[in-house]
Order: sequence, then C-alpha cells, then structure tokens
Amino acid sequence: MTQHLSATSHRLKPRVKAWGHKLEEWAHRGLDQHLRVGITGLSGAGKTAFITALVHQLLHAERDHLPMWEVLAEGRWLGAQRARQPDLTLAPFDYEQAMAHLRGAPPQWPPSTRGISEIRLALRYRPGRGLKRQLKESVTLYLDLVDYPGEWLLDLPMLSQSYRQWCEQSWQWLSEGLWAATSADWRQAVAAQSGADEAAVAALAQEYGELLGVLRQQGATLLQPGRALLPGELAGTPVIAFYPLAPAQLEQEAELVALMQERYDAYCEQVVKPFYRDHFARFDRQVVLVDSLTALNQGRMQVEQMGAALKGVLDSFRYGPGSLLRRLFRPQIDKLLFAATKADHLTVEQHPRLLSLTHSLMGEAQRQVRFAGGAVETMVLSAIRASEQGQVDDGRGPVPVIRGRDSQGQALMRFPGEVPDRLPPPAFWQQQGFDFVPLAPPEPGDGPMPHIRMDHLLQWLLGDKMR
Ligand SMILES: Nc1nc2c(ncn2[C@@H]2O[C@H](COP(=O)(O)OP(=O)(O)OP(=O)(O)O)[C@@H](O)[C@H]2O)c(=O)[nH]1
Ligand SMILES: [Mg+2]
Repeated sequence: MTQHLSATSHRLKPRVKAWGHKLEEWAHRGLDQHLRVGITGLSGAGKTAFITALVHQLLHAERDHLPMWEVLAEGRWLGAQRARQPDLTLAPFDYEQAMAHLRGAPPQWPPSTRGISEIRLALRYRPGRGLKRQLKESVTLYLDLVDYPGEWLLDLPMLSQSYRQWCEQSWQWLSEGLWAATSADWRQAVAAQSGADEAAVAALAQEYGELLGVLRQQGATLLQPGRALLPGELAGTPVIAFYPLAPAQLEQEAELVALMQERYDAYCEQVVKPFYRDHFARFDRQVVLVDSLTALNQGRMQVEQMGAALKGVLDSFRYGPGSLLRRLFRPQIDKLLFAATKADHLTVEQHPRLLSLTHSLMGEAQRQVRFAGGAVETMVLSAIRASEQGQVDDGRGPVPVIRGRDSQGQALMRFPGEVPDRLPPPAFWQQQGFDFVPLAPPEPGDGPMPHIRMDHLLQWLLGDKMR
C-alpha cells in the first residue's frame, strides 16, 4: 500500500510541477508580462542563428547598437537574464555552444538542429507611462523561444489532411518537372507494389527517406513526413514507415492502403499532434523567417515550393487580435512578421527589392492573417551580419559590393547581383539564374555581434509590451 502510494506520488510530482509552471505562466499572462514567440522557418532558414542573435542582443543590449529600440533609446532598459525554463522535460537551448561556434577560430555557424530545445529570458525595464508606472519601479517581461529542426515543421499541415489527400498532393508534386526525374525509379517501384508485405513496405519506406534527402539537395521543401528525414528517437519504428501510394493503388490495393493509413493516422496522432500542442499551440507572436535567396539560387520551382510549403504551415496557426482574456485562455497570434533573412548577402540598395519579393511570395498568407484580424509586417534583416558594404570603381563608375568571407574562410568582395522584385517568369530561368554565395560568420569583435535591423525587430516584437 505504502509502496503503491509512493509510486503514485512519484508519478504525481512531475504533474504537480507542470501545473505549477502552467499557473506561473497564467499569472504572467494575466499581468500581460509573458510572451511566447514562434520562430518559424524551414530547415536552413536561419532559426538557430536568429534565436542565438536575439538572445545575444538582449543580453548585451547597447543603445548605439540597437538605436530603433525605444525602451533602450528612452533609457528605461534595465537588462536581461536567462530565467528558469518553463518545460523541464526539454533540453535547454544551447546558447553557449552556439556562441562558441560563432566565436571560434575560425568562426562557424551553429550546426543544424537535431531536437527541440527551449529558452526563457527575463527582460527587466522601467515602465514609461500608464498604470504600470504608477504602481511599479520596474517590470519583468518573460520571453519564451523554442528551437526545433525545420524538417519537423512541415508535418503540421498533415494534421488537416487525410492519408488519401496527402497521397494525391505528394504524388502530384513528385511527378512534376525536376522532381519527376529524381523520383522516377522510386515511384515505379511503389506503383508496382501489391499486397501489404511488411518487409517490402519497410524497404520502400527506407528508400523514400533517402529519396527525400536527395530532393532536399535539389532544393525541394515539401518533404513529408519530417521524421523520415530526421527520425530522432523514432528511428526504425513502424510509425514512420509509410509513404504516398500511386493514385491507382488507392483504388485497388485496399490492404496496403489500410496499412499505410493506420501508420499515417498514428503518426499524426502520436507524433505531430503532441509536437504541435506542446510547442506551437500557445504562441502569442510569430516571426516567419523566409530565406528567398537560397531558394533563388536553386530555381523557380524551388522558390514556388518554398512559398507554398510556408503557406501550408501558416494555415496551422490561429491568428487574431489578442484581448487579455483571450491571451489567458486561448492564446492566438496577434502579430506576425515575415522576415526576409540573410540580407547581408546583398548590397544595401537591393533590400527594397528583397522586401517586394517577400511580399509577393507571401501575399496570400498575409491577406489571410489580416482577414483574421492579426497585424502583419514584412522586414528585411540579418540576424548576424557577415559582410560589410563597400564600393569599387570598375572603370565605368562606382559599383556597390559586399566584403566578407566565403564558407571556406577566403576573403570575398563582389557585387552579388540584383534581386528580382517578384518571381521571374519561366523564360528568365532558361537564360540565367542567381548566385548568392554563402558567407562565413563575421570575425568576433569587441562589442555585440553586428546585425541588420534587429533593433527594428525588437521594437516590433516587444515595443508595445514595454511601454
Ligand atoms: N550571412 C548569414 N547567414 C546566415 C544567417 N543566419 C543563418 N545563416 C546561414 O544559414 C545557415 C542555416 O542557419 P540555421 O540557423 O542553422 O538554420 P535553421 O533554420 O536553424 O536550420 P535547421 O536547424 O536545419 O532547421 C547557417 O549555417 C548560415 O550559413 C545570417 O544572419 N547571415
Ligand atoms: Mg536550427
């Protein structure tokens, strides 16, 4: 009996603790002093670099370095500290390791993310006006950020698709243009499959994962399920051993369809739903990192697919104005920012064009969020600026250039080219393409890391909460 009781209390303790954290979060939300920000972006968009840079700028906030951030400009900023993270079952976001990479000799970008991690910062400031100023000398705003592998983000739209719908969508894009050639052998093998032999299914699932890896190299983004690329703790389990079947099989192969459907449903229910519920359902604000430059390097289909994939992901979130009661009981996103990232790859006069391109790629998603009552903005920025602006004379007059280091660490000075202000038509791509060369991180200097418009971002993200 005692043993039973102690086992129960052992199980209860973490729950009580979890409730304790929830209550704490509610109390902070009630006082409007808690903000959970979703950093949304496909694999390689720059989430980890962005979170590291954001934390770094907050921990080392300097007025001259972040001139557009009001709380700092008005002398009301008191400082930031890492706070106890809300979910003790998650790994803490490894800020120190990311900084060690960036500050290494030679400096390196933090590695691609393999699991979920979380960080909470306590931001302290003096209220500028209103009731808060009358009541308090200083106020603390808690900021939560979650980092995760971009591959897993793409699973969210699967929650609103049946297995059949998912097959139709996947089979369609796998049969188009560039992807058709890459996936031809695999599609042929699947289409010839008959009956629900588990070993055959396991082999084709394995090949499907490899195929997604190759398609990713070619710039495809619609790579589902994400765990086929990055299984984490699910490696080798049947719940990820499924793939899209050919249209004819959906009609003729009842046994095989049933097996796939069972795994697809289990995947949605047991893998994607908890991921969404625990990490994405409670965002107050969202920053969507859009890396159009890498997609432009790859081609028209890649840019189009990136836009469609991001739109699909955004459909999974709830948007709308954030009244206090709503924030408390059913949080939804009141502000959404599309951040055109890695602007340091460009000469500065190209920034307005990158802004227009991002507007045109994300137009439909923007209209939808606005319609729901959320505030939407687009911004061009670089979390970590890895280049300097310069000018050279090529004999015909001054030409703008960027100076930095390429990914091998070799000095580089070049005009990286023009950014189109909207997606160029197919004929353009037959003549030419784009070549935005990846940059190594900047050499560590004395002050905080260089950036482009992170102060505008901070003002957008936190300004209204820190009045
Ligand atoms: N020049 C420049 N490059 C950046 C910046 N942010 C990210 N990058 C580049 O983009 C790559 C990917 O950035 P990550 O932060 O790892 O991207 P991620 O979204 O976390 O990717 P996953 O962890 O794979 O989901 C980096 O290795 C850099 O090469 C930036 O601000 N400036
Ligand atoms: Mg990452």
